[in-house]
Amino acid sequence: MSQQVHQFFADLWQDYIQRTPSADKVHQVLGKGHSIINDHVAFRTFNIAPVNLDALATLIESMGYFANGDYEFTEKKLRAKHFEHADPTLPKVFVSELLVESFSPQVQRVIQRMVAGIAPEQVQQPAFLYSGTHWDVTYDEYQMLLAESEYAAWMSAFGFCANHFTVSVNALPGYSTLESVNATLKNAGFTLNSSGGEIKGSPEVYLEQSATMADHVEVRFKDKAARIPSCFYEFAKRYELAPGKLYTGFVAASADKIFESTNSK
Ligand code: OOG
Ligand code: NI
Repeated sequence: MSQQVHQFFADLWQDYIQRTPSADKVHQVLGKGHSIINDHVAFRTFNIAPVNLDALATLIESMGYFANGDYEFTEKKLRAKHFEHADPTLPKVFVSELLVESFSPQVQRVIQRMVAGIAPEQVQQPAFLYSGTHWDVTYDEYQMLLAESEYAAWMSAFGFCANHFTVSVNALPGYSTLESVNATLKNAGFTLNSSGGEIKGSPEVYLEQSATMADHVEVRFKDKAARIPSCFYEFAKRYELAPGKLYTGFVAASADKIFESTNSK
């Protein structure tokens, strides 16, 4: 089982780097030949069967993960859970879902049409989590979603895939602070997400996070192609809850800002 789960993350990574050209550069700049340990990966979805958070949770739990935290994002109309694995070399998993009924009828209609093309039988293997889009949207529909929810628009363009991987700064040789990681990234030309400050969180909440702004890639919509924000890389430093025991949860106020790493500006 563990071998299969490691293979899942290797496949997820190969899919992710296709729309995240800077991911390899992040590894070169920070890893200098060492391998990088990831703290977590994140997925996005809609709260509609058969792809809602509970359905994706079933796939993640089938790989031996267990849920260990619930989060709410009132302003962005999202909720989320995180999952952990007994194997400490496996990344945690963060999954959010958009509360679709909170949006305008026209946004709901487009999202319902997108999801209607997915049969429950297609959502039975973990590989669904990097199966991409199962629908066509026009560029105007993308813009219409974008006006109400950046998250909805991002989902319409990229579908099911890793939204980001996250370097574990605790496990990164040569760095003891997130500030020094951020400085190295900025020197190498990366733009960091500065919403709420470059460092989200603090030792008081046992977690500090930063993220690059998403790469831009060309996406082929139904009627035309456009360059739009795709995926990003995150950096996390965890603090001890008790001697030898790092905090394993997430911090909603910080996550709220990390979501903005796929904004256009
Ligand atoms: C997830 C944002 C939250 C974290 O580590 O707090 C997050 C997303 O952008 O989909 O990843
Ligand atoms: Ni994250």
